[in-house]
Amino acid sequence: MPAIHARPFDFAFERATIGLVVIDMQRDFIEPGGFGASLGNDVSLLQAIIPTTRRLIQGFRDAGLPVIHTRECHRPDLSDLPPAKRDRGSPSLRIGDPGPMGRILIAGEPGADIIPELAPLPGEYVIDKPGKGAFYGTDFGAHLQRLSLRQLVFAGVTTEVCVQTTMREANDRGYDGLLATDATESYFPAFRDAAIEMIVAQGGIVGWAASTDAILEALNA
Ligand code: C5J
Repeated sequence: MPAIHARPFDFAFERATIGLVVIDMQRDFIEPGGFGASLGNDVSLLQAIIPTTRRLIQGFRDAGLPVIHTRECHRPDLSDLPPAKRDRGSPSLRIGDPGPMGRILIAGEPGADIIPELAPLPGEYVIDKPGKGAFYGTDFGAHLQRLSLRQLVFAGVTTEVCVQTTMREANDRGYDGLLATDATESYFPAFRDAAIEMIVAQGGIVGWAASTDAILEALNA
C-alpha cells in the first residue's frame, strides 16, 4: 500500500479511497474587506499559502483523485445563522451586513466565493456549510460515502477553527485525516502550530500531518 511520509507515522492510503478537502479558501477570509478583516485580522498571512495550496490541488487533479471544496456561508435570509454566531463580539461588520464584497459570508455573494486562484473545476464538489465543521448541516458525509472515500487530506483556513473542527468531525466518523502543514494557515501562526501538534499528539489522536511535497511525492510514486 502506498504511504505518505507523515507525523506521527506514515499515512497509508489507497488510490481508490483518498481525496483532498480544501476548507474555506474564500475571499471573505483571504481578501481585505471580508469577514476575516472585519474581525481585525491581517489577511495577508492567509494569502501566503495560496501557491502551495494550488500545487496540492493540481497534484490531486493530475492524479485523477477527487478534490472537494468547502465554503463557510449562510442563507440570504439568515435562517441557518444562530444569533449567538451573528451577535458575538464587536466586529466592524457582522455576518449578513453589506460589505465591499457583498453581504458578509452570505451564499451567492462575491465574498463567499472561493478565491479565483483556487477556483473549483466543473465537476468538483463544493459544500456550503453554516458551521465551522463541514459535516454539520451539510451532505458532506453522504458525498464522501458516494465517492467511497476513507482517507482525507485537508488543506485550507483557518487551521485551528474550520480545518481542525472538520478533521475532528471526520475522525469521529472513522475517516483517516491528514493535514497538509504548508497548505493551511491561521491569522495566529502560533495557533496553526499548536493545532498541528494537537492533531498528531498521542499517536495521532486526531490524525496525521505532512508537507505538500511529501503528499505529492507519494501520490506520484
Ligand atoms: C473562521 C474558518 N475562522 N473557516 N472560519 O471563522 O476557519
